[in-house]
Amino acid sequence: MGHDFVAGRHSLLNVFLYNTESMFKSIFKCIAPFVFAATLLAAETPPNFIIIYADDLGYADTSVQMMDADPSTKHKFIQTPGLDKLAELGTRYTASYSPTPTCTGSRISIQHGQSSAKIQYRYVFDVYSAVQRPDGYDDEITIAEMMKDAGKNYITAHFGKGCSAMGRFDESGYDITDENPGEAGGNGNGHGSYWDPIQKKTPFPPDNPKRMHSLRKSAAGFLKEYAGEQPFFMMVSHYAPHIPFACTREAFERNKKRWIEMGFSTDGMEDLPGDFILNPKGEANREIAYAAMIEEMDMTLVDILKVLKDKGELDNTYIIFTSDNGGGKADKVEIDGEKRRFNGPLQEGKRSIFEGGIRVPTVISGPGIRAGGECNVPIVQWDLMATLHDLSGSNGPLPPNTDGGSLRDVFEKGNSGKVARVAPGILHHYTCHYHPTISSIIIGDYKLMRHLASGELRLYNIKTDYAEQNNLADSMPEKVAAMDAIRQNYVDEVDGGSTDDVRAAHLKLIDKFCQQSKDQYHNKLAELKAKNPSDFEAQKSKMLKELNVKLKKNFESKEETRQMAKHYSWRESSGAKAKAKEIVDATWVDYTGE
Ligand SMILES: [Ca+2]
Repeated sequence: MGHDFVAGRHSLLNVFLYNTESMFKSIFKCIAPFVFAATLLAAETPPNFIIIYADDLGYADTSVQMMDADPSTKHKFIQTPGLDKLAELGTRYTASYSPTPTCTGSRISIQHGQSSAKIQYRYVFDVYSAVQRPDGYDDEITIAEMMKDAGKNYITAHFGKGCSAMGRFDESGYDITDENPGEAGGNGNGHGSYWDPIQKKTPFPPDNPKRMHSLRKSAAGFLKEYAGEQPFFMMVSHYAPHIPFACTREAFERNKKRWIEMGFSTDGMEDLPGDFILNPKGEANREIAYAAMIEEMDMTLVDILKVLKDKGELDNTYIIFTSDNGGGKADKVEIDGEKRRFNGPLQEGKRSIFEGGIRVPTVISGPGIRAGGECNVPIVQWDLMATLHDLSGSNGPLPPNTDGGSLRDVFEKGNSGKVARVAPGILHHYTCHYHPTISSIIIGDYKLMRHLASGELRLYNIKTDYAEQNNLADSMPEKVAAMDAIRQNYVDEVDGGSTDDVRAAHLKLIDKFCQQSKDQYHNKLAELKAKNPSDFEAQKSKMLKELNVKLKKNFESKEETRQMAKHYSWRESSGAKAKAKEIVDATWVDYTGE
C-alpha cells in the first residue's frame, strides 16, 4: 500500500513533505496560506471520534492482513470489506493490546483510561473487585464524561454491549444510548442473544442476530443526525463474534457458496433448519457461520464510512476499530501432549496473557494518520482517554487517574512516534482464580511474564518474536529482574491485588453463598413445619437433597480454586475442575440440616 493518499487536514502538509525539498520550496508560498487556513479550521472544528469495539475478535480473523510481512495475520476465508476500506484510509496498529484477556476488565479499563490493575477489575467476574470497590465506580471519570468536560460541545453516544461493573452508560456521560430501560447494567453483559439477557425470554428476530443490524442502524442513524452539526464521540460495542455464533440465513448462504467455490472441506455441512443460523455443530457449518457473523458485524463499519463520507466528515473523524480481547475461536493443536490454541501466528487466545489473548486487530483512521500504513509501536486501549483528551483540544482537565498516554505522536509519526504513558509500561495483571495466573509488562520491544503460582519468569522480544517461541529469560537475567521489579512496583503502587487476595475473596464469597442456601432451606423448612402437610418428611427430604446438590457444587468450586493455586502450566488445560470433583466426591458428607 502506498503513501499517495493521506487522510485528514493535518496530513496535507505531509503529502508535500514526501516530495523533494526543491519542489517543497517552490510550492511553499502557494500552500502556506492554505495550511494556515486549514489550521484555523481545525482549531474551530474539533475532530469527531468513533470507537468500534468487537467482542472476542481474533488477531487474524479479518480480511485485513495485519502485518505486510506475515500472510498468516490475515484470515483465509473471512471477508471484512468495511475494515479493508478502513485499512486503506488509515493505519494498522500491529501491536495493539486489549487491557485484559476477558471482556469486563477491558470494558471498564477503556472507559476509565486505566490499566485493569489500577481500576481493580482484572477479569470477568473479578471477585476481589467487590472487596476493593464496594461502592462501584461512580467516583471514576469515564471517557464520555471527559469529552463532555472538553468545552467543545461534544455529543456522546454508546450503542451495544454493556459493562456490568460500571453500570449504565446513560448515567456515565453518554447522552444517547440504546440501553434497556430500567435494567441496572444497561444492556447487560449478555451476549446479544436476548433483549432481556437476565431473564432470557425474548430472543432477537431472525434478521437481527446478536443485535448486529440494529446496532448498525443506531450508529448510522446517530451519524445522520449529528455528523457535521456538532462534534461527537460515539462508541459501538458489538456482541459479535462472541459465542454463540449467529448470523442471518442470507449471510450464511452467501458465505457457504463462497466456501464451496474456494474448495474448502465440506465435512459437517449438513443442511440447517430455521430462518436464521444459531450455533451450528458441524465443522464446515461452524466456520461458515463464524465468517458470516463477522461479515455482518463489519457492515456497521461499511455504513459508518458511507454516512461520514456523505456528510463530508470522514476526514475530520478518528475511527478506531479494535476488540475487547483476543480470539475466542482459536485453532487447536496438540503439542508435547498439551492442547495449544493459536490465533494466526499468535499463541493462545481469549483468557491468556500470551499474545493471542491480548494482541487484538486494530485499525485507526483520522486526521494525520497515514493512509495504508502499518505501525508496530505497542499501544493499549487505556491510551484512548489521554488520546481523545489531547486530539479534541479539550479545555477540561485530563482525569487525574489516567494511566495511558496520548497516541498523537504515534498517529502522526508512525513507527518513530512515542507514547508518554503515565504507567511504566503496558501491564496485564491476570489474577483470575480459575485460569493460569500470569502478570506481564511490555516495555519497548520486550514482554516480561511472571507465572504467579510457580514464580517462573519468561521474556520475549515481541517485536521480532510475536509468536513467543524464544524465551530469553535465561540469556537476559538483568533485563528480566529489572522489568519484573518495575511490574511489581507498579502493581503495589496501584494496589493491583495478588492471587492470594483473589482466592481468599473467592473462598469467602462461596462460603457466603453456602450460608445463604442454608438460610433459605431453614426458612422454607419453618414454613413447611407451620403448614404440616401429610408428606412433610418426603418434602423435607427433597429440599435437603436439593440443598446438598448446591452445597457440593460450591465445595467443588472452592476446591478448584485451591487446585488452581498449584497449577503451574502456562496454558488452560489444568484438570483442576476434574481433580476438585474427585476430591470432593471422595470426602463429601451430606449436610443433615442440624
Ligand atoms: Ca470479550
